[in-house]
This record gives sequence, structure tokens and C-alpha cells, in this order.
Amino acid sequence: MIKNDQKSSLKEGVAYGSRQGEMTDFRDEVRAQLTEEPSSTLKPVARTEVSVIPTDTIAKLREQVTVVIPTLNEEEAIGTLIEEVKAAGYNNVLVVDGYSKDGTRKIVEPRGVRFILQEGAGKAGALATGFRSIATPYVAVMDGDGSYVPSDMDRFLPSLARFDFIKGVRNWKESMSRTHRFGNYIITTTFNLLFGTNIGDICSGMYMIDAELARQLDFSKHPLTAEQEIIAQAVLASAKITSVPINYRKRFGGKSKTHTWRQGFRDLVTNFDLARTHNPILLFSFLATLAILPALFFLGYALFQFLAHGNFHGGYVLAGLSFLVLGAQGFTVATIASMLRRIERRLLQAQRQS
Ligand SMILES: Nc1nc2c(ncn2[C@@H]2O[C@H](COP(=O)(O)OP(=O)(O)OP(=O)(O)O)[C@@H](O)[C@H]2O)c(=O)[nH]1
Ligand SMILES: [Mg+2]
Repeated sequence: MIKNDQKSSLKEGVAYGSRQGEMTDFRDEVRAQLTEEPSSTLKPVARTEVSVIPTDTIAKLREQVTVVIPTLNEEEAIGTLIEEVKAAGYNNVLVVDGYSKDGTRKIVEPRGVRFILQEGAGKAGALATGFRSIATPYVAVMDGDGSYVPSDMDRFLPSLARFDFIKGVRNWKESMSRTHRFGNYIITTTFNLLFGTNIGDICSGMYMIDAELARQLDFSKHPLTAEQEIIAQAVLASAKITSVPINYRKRFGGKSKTHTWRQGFRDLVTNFDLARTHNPILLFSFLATLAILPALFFLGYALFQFLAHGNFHGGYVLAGLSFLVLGAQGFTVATIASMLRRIERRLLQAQRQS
């Protein structure tokens, strides 16, 4: 957890509502009001109950959050979305635009929220620009297409006392096609296997982060798959991560910037690339573990031939056993690698807290 005194030493950024350095961090106050004991710091990823906190604390916390909204040609959605954000009680809003060619800017500016142009490429560039330009202790990220419900941000607030990164897990049954849902499932499962985590909905575009942590994350390598890289970097930084359920609806209008299959493929490639760079032992041992599949095939076929026809296929048995040994070795290395990773995370967490 980032310490309070570090907050006031933030060097970059523009404050909203009050000047930088004057902002009080209410986390200790919230922590004192939480009914539950903070859960073990040894569990970086946990699904928690949303605790009940007093209304005036919620109001104070809302002022501590800047809502960063990346936009690229979202004139049909952004106006209504900003009104919803304000109606939900969040007054610090920063729209980071990717040089929209439509009327996005004209719609944003009269609504009294900040509008800046992004540096860097893609949505990742927009988010990095946004994180550098805020001075509140927390940042909320939300797409500018209207697919997320701003009042859901209140669900994140009680967890801010105990977690550095809170991911919104979408209730997407009605607003997402089966193909999209399947793709999200594959990407989330692969990510969790490769990183040894249990995070729901890796691709969700709504989350809240400790602003200091957000600025420390370097997610410039994969500009088109920002969500995975941000959460991967947070995992690697041993941030305490949790998730809360949120709503998901169809975009208000305009065009999606992503193509289902192309984006799905990109997301998977990013997962493997991140794992290859940051967790190579786990990745390669995971791949070796996959050798169990051909092992089962060869041994199963040899057994079938033997039982059904009385034929003994020595070649298949040998191939099956070789794959089995390879897979068993892979499995052992994978287990040791993930144990080492867990120990490393605990040590890093302990270091961050001291
Ligand atoms: N500033 C900026 N915003 C971007 C860029 N690419 C996408 N966005 C915004 O990021 C958000 C997510 O983009 P979407 O096109 O909705 O992508 P998606 O949510 O994966 O796709 P859908 O499921 O079709 O909504 C939207 O608010 C976009 O306007 C970019 O290069 N720069
Ligand atoms: Mg969208």
C-alpha cells in the first residue's frame, strides 16, 4: 500500500477541485469504519464482500477519485456519459482524447470537465497520459462509449482501504455476444494460468487503481491491449488486487474500435508475450505440461488396441511414455515456479508495506 506521505509528494499532474498537496487521504478513516478485518496480505487476489461504509465517507472518497475516460470518436456517447458520471457524484473527470475527428471535443468542453489530448499510441497511450495528469489519490478508468454504468464506481470505494487495484467484473449476459463472452473467457483463463492468479474479467474496461501505483506501471509495449498489460504489470508489481461485480451494457452509439477475432488474437498474443517476458519459467513449464495431452492420446490408443484387438503397439507406448515423462517434468517445474513466484510476491508486498 502506498503511504500517505508519498501521496503529497506527487510531482506531476493537475489537481481538480483543490490544489495538489492539499488533498487529504481518507483511507485510514475508511479502514477504521470497515466492519471486516483486512484480509490476509498474503492473498494478492481475492474476491471480497462489498463492505458498507457511511454515506459521508463515500462522498469524501468520491472527491478522491479522478475518472479517466479515453475517447476516440465517441460523440454519440460521451455527453450522456459525462452527465451520468456527474450525477453519480464524481466531479473530477478527465477525458483523454485520441485526436477524435468527430465532435467529441465540442461535446466535452462545455460540460466543465477536463479534456486533454493523449501522448503515445492507442488506448494504452491515453491511459498513461491520464495517469500522469491527475493529482487525486485514486484513479477510476471507464470507457467513453457508455458501456459501463458510472454509479457502479461506488462499489469500488470500500475496497480502496485494503486493495491497490480493483477490477470491475462485468455482468455481460445480455449485452455481449456469445463469441465475445467465449473470447473473454479464454483470455481471462489463459492469463490466470500464465500468471498464477485468479482475476475475473481481464478485459474489463472499468477499474479503480491507487494513483501512485498507476503511475508506476509501464504498459507501453502493447498499446492495443491496454487492459491486460495494466493488470499484468500490477500483478508483477505485487499490487493487492480484488474485483467487484459491475453492470455492462451496449455502447450508446458510434463504432467499436475493435474487431472481435483480430482483437481476441491480439489479446492472447499479449498474454503469452507478457508471460514470456516476466514469467518465463512458468510459461515454458506450462507448455511442457501440455505434453500430457499427446501422452494420453498415444497411451489411450495403445491400450484400446491391446484390449480390443490384442495388438501391442510398442511404438505408441514408447511415444506416450516419453510425452508423459516430459509432461510430468513440466508439471513439477511449473509447480516450483509458481511457488517461487508466490514467495517473491509475498516478499515484495511485505517490502511495500514496511
Ligand atoms: N484516447 C483513445 N481512446 C481510445 C483509443 N482506442 C479506443 N479508445 C477508447 O477506448 C474505449 C474502448 O474502446 P471500444 O472501441 O469501445 O473497444 P471495446 O470496448 O473493446 O469494444 P466494444 O466491445 O465494441 O465496445 C472507448 O471509449 C474508445 O473510444 C485510442 O487510440 N485513444
Ligand atoms: Mg466498448
